[in-house]
Amino acid sequence: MSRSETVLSALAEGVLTLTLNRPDKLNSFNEEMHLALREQIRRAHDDAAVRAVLLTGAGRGFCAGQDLGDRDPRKGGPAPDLGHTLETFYNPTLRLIRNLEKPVVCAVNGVAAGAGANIAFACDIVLAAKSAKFIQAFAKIGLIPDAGGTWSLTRILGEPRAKALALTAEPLLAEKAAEWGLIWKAVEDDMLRSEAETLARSLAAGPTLGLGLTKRLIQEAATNTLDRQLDLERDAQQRAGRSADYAEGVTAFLEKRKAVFRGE
Ligand code: T3D
Repeated sequence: MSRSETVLSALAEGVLTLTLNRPDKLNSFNEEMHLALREQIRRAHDDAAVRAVLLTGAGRGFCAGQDLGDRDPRKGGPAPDLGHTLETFYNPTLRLIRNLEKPVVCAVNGVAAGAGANIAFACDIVLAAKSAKFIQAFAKIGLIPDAGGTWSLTRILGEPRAKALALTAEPLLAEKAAEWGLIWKAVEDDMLRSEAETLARSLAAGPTLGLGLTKRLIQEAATNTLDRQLDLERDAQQRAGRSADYAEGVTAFLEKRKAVFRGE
């Protein structure tokens, strides 16, 4: 499989749909898939035609984290430097998703394990099929939750639930994940794709600058004081208020019609 085949991409109606595509390995990450995903998220940064991203998986799984076939100790040689692989492969992707000032919708179509679960949690709005589950599989192989897992689980769930999930590697079903606020919602399996596409299309038709600034401010809120956040809101609103989309939104309201945002 060539690099580009490991992540399928399609751009339509402003939505860049990215499909992790190593279904026989439950879309676990090898180096090719890392590089392909990173390339596509960079494209989302650079291409003004992309106004939202939809991330999903091919086949019955979303993503099973690291391809453990590439870490087989039976092949001999020195232990791998996993700090290096995180820094080289996982961390840049996590940062790109979080720093992308466009909405990223994640449609978790099946099991999300290890870094696969935590990449989903880094996305902005996560929908999951009711049959999907999230597994902090790391404890089963002697690792710690990476790809931002210790950060996102703790922030979203608090220590008690974060620790229990991480220390036991117990699967968390999609409906429970939604109940706990870890994802936006769990939907019927056969509705996942259409719901996620409808959501992504509506975000792509939204005021892209305002949505991007909103994403950034919410992400920064957790580490800011209220005073600092009020300053950031002032500055961001100043920018948003100068956008063509703001003028269009207010005009459309006054003319009692639907706004047509151009992402400008
Ligand atoms: O290494 C670094 O760079 C550090 C970074 C680490 C990040 C990480 O993500 S570490 C965590 C790695 N992931 C795991 O430990 C999860 C391993 N997989 C599983 O525990 C199970 O497969 C699942 C719970 C996810 C699903 O179970 P199930 O019963 O639905 O499916 P299965 O039969 O186990 O898997 C189906 C196939 O996918 C199977 O291949 P086969 O036997 O049909 O040829 C299985 O080997 C393959 N597969 C699943 N996960 C992985 C995988 N192959 C390679 N790597 C995987 N992670």
